[in-house]
Amino acid sequence: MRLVTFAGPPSSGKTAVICKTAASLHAAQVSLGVIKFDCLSSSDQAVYERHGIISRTGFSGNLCPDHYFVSNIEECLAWGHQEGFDLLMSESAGLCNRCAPHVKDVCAVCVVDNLSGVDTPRKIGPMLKMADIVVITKGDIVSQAEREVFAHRVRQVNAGATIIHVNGLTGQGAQELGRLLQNAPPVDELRGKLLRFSMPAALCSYCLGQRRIGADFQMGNVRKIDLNAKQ
Ligand SMILES: Nc1nc2c(ncn2[C@@H]2O[C@H](COP(=O)(O)OP(=O)(O)OP(=O)(O)O)[C@@H](O)[C@H]2O)c(=O)[nH]1
Ligand SMILES: [Zn+2]
Ligand SMILES: [Zn+2]
Repeated sequence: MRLVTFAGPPSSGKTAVICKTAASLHAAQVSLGVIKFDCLSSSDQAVYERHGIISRTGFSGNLCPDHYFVSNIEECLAWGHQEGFDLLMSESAGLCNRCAPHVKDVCAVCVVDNLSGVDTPRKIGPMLKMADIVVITKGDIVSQAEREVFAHRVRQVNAGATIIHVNGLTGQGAQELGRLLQNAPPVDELRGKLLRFSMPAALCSYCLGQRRIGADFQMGNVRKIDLNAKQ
């Protein structure tokens, strides 16, 4: 079975792109499933069902969704094998710009949208920087010049990725993405594989549920802003 991790900022078009890509893969007799990782709620499961895509959803609650992803992806892979899929895709919320679900030797896709602004590629961090394939959506809403500038900014952050433009509404470009995913490396086992990027340690009192403000309540990994530093 092939495994692909999809990440990208909220509402960038991950689900739309996966649905359109799944349609072209279904037409090519590829059986597939999707696991959605989110924090608190998501309506993606219903969208996948409407598109005839078998999916499962996991909520990380008060954990970083990417940390939750890495603690659960082995079980998800086992589920995919059990279902007999040719391809398993994970969709992660992409809320934590410091972390990324991308694993070494597992095909990694980042979905970004043209509308998010030209500075966005620099802000996204490892989920864009470490991706093999960058999908740019919502090209229908911006001009050719804006599309080119945005793609250039993506290229500055990730020089090696394959960049493809996919329209999440019409599906234009999804067939090409489907072809790339069919060539993703097969993954039989995840045990021992490495994340492409180490997740930052964020163990402070607030991670553990503290709500009170004040130095007395701040323990563990605390960092202070230097307001006198020249910026
Ligand atoms: N115009 C336009 N709209 C798009 C395109 N792709 C996605 N959308 C719309 O953007 C919105 C968000 O798309 P989703 O696919 O739900 O985005 P997502 O990244 O899966 O969102 P979350 O899972 O909630 O983070 C929806 O209303 C889509 O219809 C596109 O290429 N063009
Ligand atoms: Zn989604
Ligand atoms: Zn995180």
